[in-house]
Amino acid sequence: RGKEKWPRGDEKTWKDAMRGVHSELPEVTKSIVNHVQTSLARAPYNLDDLGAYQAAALSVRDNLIVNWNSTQLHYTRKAPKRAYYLSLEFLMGRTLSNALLNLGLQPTYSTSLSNLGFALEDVLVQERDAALGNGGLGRLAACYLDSSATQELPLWGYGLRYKYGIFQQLINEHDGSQLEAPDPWLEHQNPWELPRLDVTYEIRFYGSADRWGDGSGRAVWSGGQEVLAVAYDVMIPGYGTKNTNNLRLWESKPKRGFDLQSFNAGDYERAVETSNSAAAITSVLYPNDHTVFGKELRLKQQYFWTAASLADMMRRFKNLEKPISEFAEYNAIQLNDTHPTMAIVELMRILVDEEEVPWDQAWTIVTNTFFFTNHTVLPEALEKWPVPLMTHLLPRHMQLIFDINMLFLQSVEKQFPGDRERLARMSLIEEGFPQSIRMANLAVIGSKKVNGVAELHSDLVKRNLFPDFVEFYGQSKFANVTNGITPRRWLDQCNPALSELITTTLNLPREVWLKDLFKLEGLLKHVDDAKFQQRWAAVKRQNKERLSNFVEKTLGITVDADAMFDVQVKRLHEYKRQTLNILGVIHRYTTLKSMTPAERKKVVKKAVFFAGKAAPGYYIAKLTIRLIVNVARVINEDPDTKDYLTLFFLPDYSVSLAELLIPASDISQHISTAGTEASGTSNMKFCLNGGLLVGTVDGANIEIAEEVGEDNVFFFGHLTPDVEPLRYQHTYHPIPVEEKSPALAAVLNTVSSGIFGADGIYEPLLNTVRQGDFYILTDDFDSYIKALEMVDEAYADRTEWIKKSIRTSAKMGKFSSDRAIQDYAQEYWNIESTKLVEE
Ligand code: GL2
Repeated sequence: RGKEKWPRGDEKTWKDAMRGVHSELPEVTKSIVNHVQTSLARAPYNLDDLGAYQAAALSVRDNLIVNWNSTQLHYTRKAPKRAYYLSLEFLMGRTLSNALLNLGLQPTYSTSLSNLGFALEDVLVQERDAALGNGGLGRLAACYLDSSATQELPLWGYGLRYKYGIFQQLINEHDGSQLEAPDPWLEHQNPWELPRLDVTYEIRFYGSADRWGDGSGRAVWSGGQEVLAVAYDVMIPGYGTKNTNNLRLWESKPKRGFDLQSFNAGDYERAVETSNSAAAITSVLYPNDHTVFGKELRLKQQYFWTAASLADMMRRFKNLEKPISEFAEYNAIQLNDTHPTMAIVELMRILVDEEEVPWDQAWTIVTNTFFFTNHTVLPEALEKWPVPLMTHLLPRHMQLIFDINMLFLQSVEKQFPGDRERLARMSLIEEGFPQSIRMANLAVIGSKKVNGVAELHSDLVKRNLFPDFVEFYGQSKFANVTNGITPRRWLDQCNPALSELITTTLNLPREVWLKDLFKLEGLLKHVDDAKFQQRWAAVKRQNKERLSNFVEKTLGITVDADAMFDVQVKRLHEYKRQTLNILGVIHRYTTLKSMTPAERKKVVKKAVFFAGKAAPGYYIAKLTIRLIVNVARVINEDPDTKDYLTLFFLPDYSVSLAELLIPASDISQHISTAGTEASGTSNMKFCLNGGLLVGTVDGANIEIAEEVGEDNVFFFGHLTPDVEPLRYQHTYHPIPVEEKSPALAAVLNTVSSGIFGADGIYEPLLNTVRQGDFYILTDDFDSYIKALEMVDEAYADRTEWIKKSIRTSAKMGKFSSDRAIQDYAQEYWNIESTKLVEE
């Protein structure tokens, strides 16, 4: 920057602001400069984009705090029923741009920053993502927070303040494999949280539990280790409202700094040991998606967080001075998957042991308070904790679980006398060495309602996961809430050009359609308007160029924005079948290779993008990344084909990268084995941004097709009921790949031949397809390739394609998270909108 003038921007503005000659200056400018000087203690002469970001963030935060305070005061005064969303993951992404949008302050800050010499867009990208989640489940929680504030619902989120979020993904330059680096997201201070050092609770682990032995079921739990939970509040502004909700994240701290006795005795290590073990609880997010590892620290996280959250709710409830019997009339608690299931047991403990509520009444309160969402039918994600571990870590809770189980099984026995197998299936305890606790069963029996996250999935939850419980409780306890996404972040923020075009076309203020996404249907009457089509296509083109520039900057490779952009971004998992996609890419490559130059010229140009992280211990998923990266290296260098096909693996997928990728996609892939993807939410985001979808008949793909019409999506592959019989066939009557799909066999042989890396490194991955083929790639490959051919054909007719794109966006109303959160509010929690009114 050597020769640039300092300060940047308008010197007089800076000087006036700093000297306090304020009269003419906009409030926002004054506030930014004030934060530069005081909060950051920096001079304008060396202020960089990061400093400008920090000052702008602190200034915006001042606005949020005012609204947050008024909202919380309002909720306290009005004392409505509240809902709490318990989630171990909140994948928030960046906050500044979202806060500016929701506060309606974007133009003001843009102007002020510009006068001070900074471009808003450069400032925004300085912010690190808050990435306290793995994937869809965590991002869903973030969308729900946005919608609950927007809908003015009295809802708080509760989670953990991990010191390290999801790991950063790097790609090894030599072999193309994934490397993991820590994500120290709190390195620079985090302006979006308010430490509440006065809001703390003591959380106990270990020790012993002694029953009173008076038949009351009560006990005293004492001894062990006590850890302090400290609250950090994250402000969640609503869109177009002053309501600002709260996300409370807990940090663990040693109860006393360290053990003075050991310290004085000279045993320094021992002295800090307990303090280290306390801090460890919230040190890192577990990077596994859909798998459980049964580690003690994870159970500690789960209990620490649920116990602190319940203690906090209880304190708030007690301030209302209502009888404890009315707890469920004032509190609804949503369990985001089984991770917070210990909250059910903890509330029982509080009610029975501390509040001296009789057992049956306590259980009634509990089962009217909790609601449980299941997010996956994959068996490897079903949490089970070993009984010996639970007994050691939480002895009192183990007793309670046994008692709950005994009474529950008695009631099952009453309804189905003598059906021992049923009892064994429904029991909270799975027999084995050791015995284990089935957290999903506990979540079901402790909750008032259970839901899945898309129609098909909710059906599978009833039929495959909990059929006994459906028989026992009846259908009405089990229902569906199809997931949703916030159109604020996933359209307005990530695709401002499209948002602008929609606003002018609908001739409605964007505040209106962004809060009532069904209004997008108004676009339908413009589908045949050639001018509109052109503008629609121009927006897509602009977003593709934006992505191309990014790729060029990060990977050093040029992307042709004329090519069709085909995107698959999600966690790497066998069931999501990135393998199918990359094998399809290789098929396209070898087909191109076999063509004459003249034939190639007729092929639709395509750029394929992948992004996503693999769990660090998931060997096959990591091998898939390695294959993608190395195929890309070969394809992108091949002079015969590189004008027609390019391939990119974009490292370190994140919310912010999604905001760049999604608006740029022409087609996106959602190709899970039928019946395995509970819902998917990125499918909704792509379609909202006018991308078309190629996918299996799975999860929310089905409902998207219902909305937009089947002729606007590209479906392929076997249906859910086919999958089990196919797997059976693979196991007992296997048919060689060569017979089933010669095309696929050829692709597998191409990989084996070593052109993407020799030494048979990919054989273990290829063998998952050749042998067993649990995710039925061999059965779906041919229809997949056909579907991609249909995509090519459709894309060749540009006008038709643009119409499909418009029709798709126009029909995404159902997938707003505002609809989903209203469904929860009305059908589950029974809470009402509580609008902040200024007094
Ligand atoms: C998931 C499902 O796999 C995904 O299909 C769904 O959209 C989200 C949100 O409901 O939940 N379940 C899960 O464990 N993760 C998901 O993304 N991580």
